[in-house]
Amino acid sequence: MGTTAETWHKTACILCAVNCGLEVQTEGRRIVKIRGDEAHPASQGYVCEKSQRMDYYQNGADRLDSPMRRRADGSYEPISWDTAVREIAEKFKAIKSQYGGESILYYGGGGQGNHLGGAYADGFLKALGNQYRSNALAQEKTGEFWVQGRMLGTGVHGDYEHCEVAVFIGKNPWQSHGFARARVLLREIEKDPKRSLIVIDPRRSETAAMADHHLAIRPGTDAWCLAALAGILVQENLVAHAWLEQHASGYAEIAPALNAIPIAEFAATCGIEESVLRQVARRIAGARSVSVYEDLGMQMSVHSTLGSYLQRLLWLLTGHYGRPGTSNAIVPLLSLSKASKGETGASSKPVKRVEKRSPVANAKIIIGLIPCNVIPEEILSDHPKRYRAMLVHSGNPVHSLADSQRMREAIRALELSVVVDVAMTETAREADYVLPACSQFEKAEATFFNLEFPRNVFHLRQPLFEPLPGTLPEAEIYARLVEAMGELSERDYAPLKRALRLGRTAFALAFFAQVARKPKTMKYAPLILYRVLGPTLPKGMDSAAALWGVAQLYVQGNRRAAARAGFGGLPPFAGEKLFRAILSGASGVVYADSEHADSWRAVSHPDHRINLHVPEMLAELEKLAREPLPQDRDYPYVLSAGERRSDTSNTAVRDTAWHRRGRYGTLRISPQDAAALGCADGETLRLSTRRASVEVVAEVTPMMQPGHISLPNGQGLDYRGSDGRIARRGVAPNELTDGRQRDFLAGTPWHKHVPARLERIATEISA
Ligand SMILES: Nc1nc2c(c(=O)[nH]1)N[C@H]1C(S)=C(S)[C@@H](COP(=O)(O)OP(=O)(O)OC[C@H]3O[C@@H](n4cnc5c(=O)[nH]c(N)nc54)[C@H](O)[C@@H]3O)O[C@H]1N2
Ligand SMILES: Nc1nc2c(c(=O)[nH]1)N[C@H]1C(S)=C(S)[C@@H](COP(=O)(O)OP(=O)(O)OC[C@H]3O[C@@H](n4cnc5c(=O)[nH]c(N)nc54)[C@H](O)[C@@H]3O)O[C@H]1N2
Ligand code: SF4
Ligand SMILES: [Mo]
Repeated sequence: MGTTAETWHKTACILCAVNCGLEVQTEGRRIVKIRGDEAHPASQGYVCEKSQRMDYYQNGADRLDSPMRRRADGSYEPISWDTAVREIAEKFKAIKSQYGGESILYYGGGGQGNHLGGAYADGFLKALGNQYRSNALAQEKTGEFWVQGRMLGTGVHGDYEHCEVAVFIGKNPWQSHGFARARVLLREIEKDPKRSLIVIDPRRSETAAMADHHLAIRPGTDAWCLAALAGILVQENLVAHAWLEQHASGYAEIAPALNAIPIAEFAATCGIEESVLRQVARRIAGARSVSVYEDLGMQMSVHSTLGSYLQRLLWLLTGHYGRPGTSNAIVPLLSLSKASKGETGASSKPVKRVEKRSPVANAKIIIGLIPCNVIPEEILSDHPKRYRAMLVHSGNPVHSLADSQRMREAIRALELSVVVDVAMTETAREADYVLPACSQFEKAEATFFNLEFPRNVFHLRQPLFEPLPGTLPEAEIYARLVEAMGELSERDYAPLKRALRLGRTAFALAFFAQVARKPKTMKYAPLILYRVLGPTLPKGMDSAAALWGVAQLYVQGNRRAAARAGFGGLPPFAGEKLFRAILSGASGVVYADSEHADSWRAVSHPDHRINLHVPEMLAELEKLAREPLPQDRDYPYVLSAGERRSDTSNTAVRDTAWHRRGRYGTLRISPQDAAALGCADGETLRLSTRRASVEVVAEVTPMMQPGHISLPNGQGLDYRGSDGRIARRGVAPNELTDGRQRDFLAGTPWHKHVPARLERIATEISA
């Protein structure tokens, strides 16, 4: 801001959870030059090619610049902020008094790089008495979180920099990353003859192509493959008994089930030779260190929660935890699972949940989230407890969640729907009100996806631009809404403002005294901090105010890791020191410095022992020998709907012009299947599922095995270009998916396992 074109400004890439540090040059409101930031403690200058596309997000033609209200005919009219805030506050209030706060559903909270806004949304949700939430984690990670809670009770992350053996299950880090400097680390493992890369993926992904062992299983058979591997460990006596004796409980209870696994039969089911499985199990057992990453290929397929359990057995039975090169407990600045439960910002008191299950579908609530897949069922019902209203914040459920058609219908059936976004998304097009947020480069922003060990990094980005006229930062939007509801006013701020004039120590004392006196100070802490502290922060940084509270809570809850990182001492001073470091650390701050012993302290079971025995999972394991993989005769292909490619980033970038080379949005298909269909590379095919039928361009590639086809994620968006016309390129994957196809426990979708059919269309061949 206010600098010459040559100045390099620090920021970060927002296209995946890694959020690599960037240095950029700007011209007017454009980002024109981009390079990696060498000073960023985690990414160290690394970037992938997607980082170069930041301006397509910042200057997308369908960015919003005014609050919008839906007319009866489905078109939108711009309205003023005052009108929007007044009407939205009134309508939510009316719904709350008629049906209770439990009738209001919240979806979202942030994308890959913007989590500060969610802390402020939390205040508004508390004012509404909101009880039910969901976000993208509840369509991928909730099964894993549930298993992790039962086994370890802490979040963990692998050490791919130092592990001797890296295992990727349904994960293609070459394209999707998931840890810092992924391509560099993958190459290092590939080159080192003493280290091994094991990939479980039906497809020869870029990562699989580098692997020492690529287990190209039949789609959807991870559970059989992993059960066989765990069975071999026990049956060949490769288990680290002494280690388990010292660190784990429950082995005796699970050993009989693992001993009973019919290895040859399971090997045949997953399509991998038994001898290869034995070799891989021995490699894992014999390694000095192993780190395992599971992702969507398994999490969005059949038996996903069981798979999360079985893969953990592989490294726990062999003693790979709490050492260099293995998984370790990460120390979050703010736990996303706590945040999902409504424990954001400086408020440590969880909101009391009325029930642990969703009101209509009776679905399990994990980390405070209802499964994404049940949202339409919760709305499209005549159940008295159905949801009547929804607030969507930085999420695009119509495009991203299973069964777009039903999601659209559900949103239209609500009495009130409000979307807070930067762009006119597929979801915004169905909402009663759309509120324009300023972009992630127009306010202070940050991610809470902090997954480094031992030195964990938090990066507060400073804005590159003034807000686009007509837009507001989320903190301001939610503060206005809560004030319009009459929940907060100058009376709550004034005493704290007076204390702050004497300095932040006086402020801290006044703040904690007010918390003790007035419980709502805690309830609305992020918004109060924004109103009181925000205006005193450097220009454009007012949205960072809630981090003062986050920093205070963090140093209290994680004294050791904080002190080692230089933030020790009495809490208000240590918290203040960390807050200052965050504000001024343009390339990010190491806020936690952990030791491997901390990974054991973090195991939250009696005596810090890992628990191997999860009865629900043993019951599922038992079914594998009896129940074959579901198959649909009329839809013989397995479609993986949502592959990560070089030109996908969920829906953060909507303008397809960011795609530079090669074809866009193709359906990948094996040469064998193409030959059987008589279809040429580049030919347009009809792809049908039980939900929909679309046209796709075939890309014939040996990456795919026969019977398996794959479409990219985040494409087929309705993008309104600068000429005002809406263009759609590629296929919106969730037009094809079915919300009822989901995990028995976590309700996570089977997007990677959609039964499909392919037909040739006459003889047309597209270029
Ligand atoms: N370029 C890019 N990177 C991204 C994103 C993006 O949109 N674009 N999104 C980010 C997000 S939100 C996430 S969650 C991650 C996801 O990251 P990943 O999970 O790595 O991404 P996917 O390509 O969806 O799925 C990974 C692999 O699963 C395989 N697969 C399909 N079916 C099966 C199966 O039955 N079993 C097994 N074992 N594998 C199977 C696919 O062939 C694919 O190679 O990526 C993040 N990074
Ligand atoms: N079939 C199928 N479906 C999938 C997947 C798949 O593999 N297959 N992958 C799934 C996965 S893993 C994920 S994580 C989800 C992601 O799906 P969503 O949770 O819907 O996430 P995004 O598409 O990234 O949506 C983020 C939204 O935030 C908006 N936004 C960007 N910046 C800001 C900001 O500063 N403020 C506000 N308020 N909004 C902003 C963007 O415009 C966008 O609409 O998609 C899922 N959907
Ligand atoms: S997409 Fe992910 S890995 Fe690539 S530059 Fe951006 S943050 Fe880094
Ligand atoms: Mo995701």
